Amino acid sequence: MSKDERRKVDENSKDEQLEYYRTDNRGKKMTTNQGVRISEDEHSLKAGTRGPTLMEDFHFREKITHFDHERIPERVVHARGFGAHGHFQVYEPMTKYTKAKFLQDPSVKTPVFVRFSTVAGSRGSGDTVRDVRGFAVKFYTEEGNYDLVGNNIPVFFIQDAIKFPDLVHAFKPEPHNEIPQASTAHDTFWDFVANNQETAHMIMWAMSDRAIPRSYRMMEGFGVHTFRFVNDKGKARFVKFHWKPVLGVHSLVWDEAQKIAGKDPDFHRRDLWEAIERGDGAEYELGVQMIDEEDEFKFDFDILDPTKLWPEEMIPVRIIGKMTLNRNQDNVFAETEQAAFHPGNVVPGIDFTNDPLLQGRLFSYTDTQLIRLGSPNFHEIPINRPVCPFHNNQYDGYHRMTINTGPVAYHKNSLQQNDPAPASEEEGGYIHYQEKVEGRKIRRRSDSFKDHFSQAKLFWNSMSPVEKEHIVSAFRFEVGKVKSKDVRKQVVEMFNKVDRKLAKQMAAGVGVKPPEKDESSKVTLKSPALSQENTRKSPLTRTVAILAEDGFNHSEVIRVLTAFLKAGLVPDVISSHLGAVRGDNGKEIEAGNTLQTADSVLYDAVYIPGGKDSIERLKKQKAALDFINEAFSHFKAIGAASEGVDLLTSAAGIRALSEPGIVTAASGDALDAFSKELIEAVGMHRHWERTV
Ligand code: HDE
Repeated sequence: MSKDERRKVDENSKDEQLEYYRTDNRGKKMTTNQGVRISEDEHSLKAGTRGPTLMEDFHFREKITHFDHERIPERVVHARGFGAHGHFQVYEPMTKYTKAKFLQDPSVKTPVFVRFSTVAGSRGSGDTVRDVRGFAVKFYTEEGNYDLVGNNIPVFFIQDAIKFPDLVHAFKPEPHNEIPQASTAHDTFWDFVANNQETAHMIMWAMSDRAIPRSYRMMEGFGVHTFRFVNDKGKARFVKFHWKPVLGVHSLVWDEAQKIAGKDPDFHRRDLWEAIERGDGAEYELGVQMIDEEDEFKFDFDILDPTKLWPEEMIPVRIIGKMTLNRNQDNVFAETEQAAFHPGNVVPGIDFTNDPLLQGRLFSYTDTQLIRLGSPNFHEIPINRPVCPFHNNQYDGYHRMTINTGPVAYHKNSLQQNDPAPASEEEGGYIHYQEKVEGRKIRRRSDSFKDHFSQAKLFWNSMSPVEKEHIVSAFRFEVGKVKSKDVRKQVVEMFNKVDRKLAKQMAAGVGVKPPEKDESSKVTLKSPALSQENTRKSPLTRTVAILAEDGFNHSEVIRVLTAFLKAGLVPDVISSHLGAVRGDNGKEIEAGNTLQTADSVLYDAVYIPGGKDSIERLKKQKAALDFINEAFSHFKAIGAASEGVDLLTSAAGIRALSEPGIVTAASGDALDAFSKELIEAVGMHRHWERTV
């Protein structure tokens, strides 16, 4: 079977392709890039041991020149990102709705590469900043690459792509002093918001817990725009794409997110990397919302407006397949950094709509890759190559890899019988959906895009009391950092059009008078699907810090640890030193971290085992008490057994014992029930009802 005949793609096809480019230096002799073996790599060639370096040292010149050119421009937005490989499988044939091949056969595993990112920060910025997260998926299908380049928030700041440079200039560090990094808490961003009120809905999301996810594995993804599904009969439907994480949607608390940015700026990439290395990976179900073409105008929002979502209770999300991320990349530069996504990379059966934001994106992505990757041949870089063959008359350019043979590089021709030849629809040729379009050339937005506050209010209405509290605090933090009182006032006035109570609470924190008039949106509708309170909960892959010093109750720890592992938790023993920690029976356990290297904010929960000596030792360490106290104030599950209870109350006070998510056991007999209850408490993610 020739390369070209191999149309059937399976899970391993991308891996096989990448294998061709993979290289392992172990056991190899060092050479120059020309393949000449190098005899020495520590001293440049000099005229005498104390003499000048010689120009003829080709090895030195080549090594330094390559190094000088190692960096490429970072992405203008979404610069900080991290990727992983995996596959996608559809649950049932979607033939009725789309002819896309990768959505037909449940037995086909389509390879994928996913890149998660933050938007505002530079490539070296922290993972846990308050920001939208990019969620870009490249499906290597047998009909070509399909990119679903989405975010973890279902709407966007603006309605027309022509405003994107303004938005980005406003949220990036201010140009005169390049401050602040990876943060929207500054004057220009909020000035933009107040003066471009189409941002209202997205800002509600960005101030919510959605903008500080616990893990890439615990956030939703959205295609944001309305796309089209087209079936083999040419019938089209509007469609929106959703990714639903199997572990549910969970977030950090703001104080924790800020601290993690210092303690472990790689928190999210490490979490994903380690989960995959452990074999846990990450799973997301793909959902679609569909609207028939005939129903385009049946809603009180314009379905092409990217600042609007389609409430799930109104248009249900149909779950159609699952994506599993299960292989870490080999090299971050070669894969994550060189990956080039494009919302215009579609396959037959998936088409565009007139969403003006989407239309603008269709131009921007190729353009940006040209400067970033330096050549129109970036599709030949291994991570970007489709797994199916590609042929056309595009030749030459920087770094061309393909060696085209023969003299013909044009269409039409007779010398080569018109090859490569266009494919008919039956042969898989992409036919654009023949939407009828007419209108005057005009620089204006449709009136149906003018309502900026109804869905901002819908979002607010749908939040639980705790989520509302978090939103108010986020506004107070972000707007509180704005120096211009006038801008702060404008922002408060703007959100008075969403909800008066919100505006009043915000005003109280940011030093401006609350607006006199109640201009709240009158929308009373709620969408329970928008609240993280209603998400799936699970103890799987949750990290638990076990605080232990010499003298800990060994048999207790082994019993609890066994239960933890069985339930899929990820325990880590933390002590004052690395290596062996000796239990009360002389048996040892290995500490994975110390109170210096670890921190409460890096774990989901804490378990304090008994053992008189261990507890006495821990009590003397401020770091141990702070650890527990902080976990308590971040609403995390804490378990303490026998003498461990004493340490818990020393850290968090006696009243902690009656707070939710605190699990204690007095004696060894109750350990099984203790473990069970603690695992359940960890699985709840956080115990918001706790008084802290
Ligand atoms: Fe992007 N966006 N974007 N964007 N976007 C880029 O392309 C752009 C928008 C998204 O992991 C850039 O390769 C315009 C919405 C993701 O490599 C650039 C507009 C959504 C990523 C670009 C938008 C996204 C990008 C920068 C307004 C969610 C990272 C580097 C119309 C649906 C992809 C690059 C990756 C990256 C342009 C708005 C998602 C400049 C003009 C809406 C996930 O081309």
